[in-house]
Amino acid sequence: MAVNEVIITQAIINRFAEKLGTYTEMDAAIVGAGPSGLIAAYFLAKAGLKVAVFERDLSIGGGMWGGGMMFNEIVVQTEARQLLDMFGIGTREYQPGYYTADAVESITAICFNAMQAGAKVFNSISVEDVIIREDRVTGLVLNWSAVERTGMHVDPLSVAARYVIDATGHNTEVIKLIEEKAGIKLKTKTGKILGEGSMWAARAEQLTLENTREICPGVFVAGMAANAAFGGPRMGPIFGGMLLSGKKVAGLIIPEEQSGFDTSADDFDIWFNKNQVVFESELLAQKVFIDDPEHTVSIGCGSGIFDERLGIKSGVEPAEDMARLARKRGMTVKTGTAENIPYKDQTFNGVLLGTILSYVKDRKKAVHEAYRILKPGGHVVVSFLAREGSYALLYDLASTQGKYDPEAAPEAPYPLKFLKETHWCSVTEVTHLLKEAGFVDLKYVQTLTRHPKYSNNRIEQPKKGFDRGDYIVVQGKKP
Ligand code: 48H
Repeated sequence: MAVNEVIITQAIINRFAEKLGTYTEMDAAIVGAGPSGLIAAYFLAKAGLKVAVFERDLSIGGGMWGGGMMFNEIVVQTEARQLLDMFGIGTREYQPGYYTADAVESITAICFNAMQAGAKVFNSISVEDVIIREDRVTGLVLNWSAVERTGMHVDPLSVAARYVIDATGHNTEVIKLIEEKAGIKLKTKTGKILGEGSMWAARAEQLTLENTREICPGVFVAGMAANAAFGGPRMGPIFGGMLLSGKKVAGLIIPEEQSGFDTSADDFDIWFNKNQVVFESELLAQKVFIDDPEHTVSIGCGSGIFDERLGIKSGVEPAEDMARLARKRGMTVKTGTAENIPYKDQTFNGVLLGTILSYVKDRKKAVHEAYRILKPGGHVVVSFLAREGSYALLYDLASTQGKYDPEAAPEAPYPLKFLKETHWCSVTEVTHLLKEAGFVDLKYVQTLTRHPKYSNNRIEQPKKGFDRGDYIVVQGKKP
């Protein structure tokens, strides 16, 4: 076929005009196609939101291409590896907990998946201003990066967005504009950008997640921009925090009713994705007592979201939807209930009853069953929301009233549908159940000691005891 230059030109102009025209109004506009912005785009698009990414450079990927000092390999830690797995990106364990991946493979796969999920990427376009109405950012002002770089006097164009994510990395470009031009007080300690601190990888990785949040009405910060905005340190070429931050920011924006996943099993995971910090705090508390994960079974393992991180490979679960997700996570899951565990006597060194005593019909039987399948000297680990704690009280109140009190509830509260027929156990009740079944040497740790509204702000280290935490983990020994 003899191709015609003019048709090629018309095709490009018309298709691009159509594409950009469609994105003059959208649900979420992401500024910056680095790792955090592209991951956010993936999750938002997957949930059915109309999302576009505006990127100043000709290429996507931000700082990821360059790995560390242009050695194009990246490192992610255990917590984030699953995200690379999800996109089929190859990882190799370097030392326990440290995984490497090819930087080019990683960023191209993430971008490809984001676009396949429905996100659009507009490269070579810079965000040079924002639109503000009644103290809320309602849109972005765009220009060609070539115009910006050559300093030509060309007026910009504007697009509207219900949410804006500043994923511009170290320079926090969007919120800088807001701070300089609109004088809107940012939700930082001083109301201004605090600036990035010097290198401290461990702290920075944790803070990136905590700092990923709404910084002023309609605008969220993600990735390196989150740390730079809230005064966190830099972390060097470890990218787990960037990826998890992108996932978290999407979770903060996706409204429940627009979630693209419609099964309860997925909803359950989505809640933990939105409350990633709560999840990490609960996980740390469970970890205190899970000392032999390979020989531990998780009863009522659900989607396996906790077990995967605890290293537990065996599960029992009655709901097929949940079991399917857990199997995807590499677990061997038997169908069964806590009251009738499909395992022989004295099979395991550990049994985890992770928050299920609040849901089972016969708690006494469930604890006796855990005792039965444990070997002598083995441990049961029970985690639960304490009846006397503020989470349980908040949930009960919301169930009775049919809605949450927005002033008291966390940003993304537990869906009410999961609160039906729950029985929150008190510490006294769990203690009694365990002792009555024959368990001895009971030990307790607690976490989530802040008001529920603030518990997703900072990961908590577990503390001994049970007098403050909303989430309690108890270990008991079978003599
Ligand atoms: C359009 C813009 C504008 C604008 C900037 O820097 P990034 O890769 O962003 P993150 O936060 O996803 O990842 C950070 C990571 O790459 C990194 O730098 C790390 C881990 N550093 C650690 C350390 O110690 O140094 O990407 C941001 C993107 C870039 O592609 C910019 O071109 C783009 O945003 N951008 N796009 N309009 N005004 N400003």
